[in-house]
Amino acid sequence: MFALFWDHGIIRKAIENEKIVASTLNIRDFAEDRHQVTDDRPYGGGSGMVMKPEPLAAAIRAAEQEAPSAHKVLLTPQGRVFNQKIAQELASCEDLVLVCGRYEGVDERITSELIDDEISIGDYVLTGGELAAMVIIDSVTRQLPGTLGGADAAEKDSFADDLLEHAHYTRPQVFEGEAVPDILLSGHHEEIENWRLESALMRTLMKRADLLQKKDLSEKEIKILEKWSQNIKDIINSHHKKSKADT
Ligand code: 4F9
Repeated sequence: MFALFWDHGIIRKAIENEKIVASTLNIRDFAEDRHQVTDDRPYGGGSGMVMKPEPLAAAIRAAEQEAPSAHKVLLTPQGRVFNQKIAQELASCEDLVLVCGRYEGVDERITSELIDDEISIGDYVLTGGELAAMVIIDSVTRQLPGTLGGADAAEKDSFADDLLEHAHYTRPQVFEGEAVPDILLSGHHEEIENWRLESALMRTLMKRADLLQKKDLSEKEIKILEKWSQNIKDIINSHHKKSKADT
């Protein structure tokens, strides 16, 4: 699964430019038996299989040989739910070992003795932790300086400040009858920045009010929200006046 992942896009460039060093270990290669078995039936019975501890421990220790101070993360639905803040936290680690389980889960003694951190990418079950690891590698890599096109692209990211991105437009100026907002063609940088902040706030309110709820609002942002609030009150007021006049 990882061969294609390492060989594509920003991740590939980050490896080529030595912004990251990446490798994969196959837990199967650490199984001692002839059939390279990595799973076994659960103690206590029941359906599903459990990752055997010995090959998993050997694989984790082999990874630690290469990165002795690595932060060791197990990808599991039981983990803390991944977000941009955790991506930044992981980006500050010198080395990461990402452990991908299969089957119903890993033997609890692996989690308790060899794992530093458990991370989930969302409340759903996958067939294994590999896709979750790729999600984490992707978002952590793009946090690192010099991995994205624009110099400060990661700082300006959606979520870095609990706001969704403002609306984006490119050519043509009119597409299927819909025009780009005039302000974006005006060349007034300050007004364009104000428009973008208002657009970002509006989209966050409409699509992710939960983000706005917990956000630290700036003076400027509060001003914009107050302006909307006043606009809405004015609309409701004039509606009340009209209905009174009608009766
Ligand atoms: C890992 C699901 C991280 C969500 C690992 C089965 C997983 C997962 N986030 N599902 N193995």
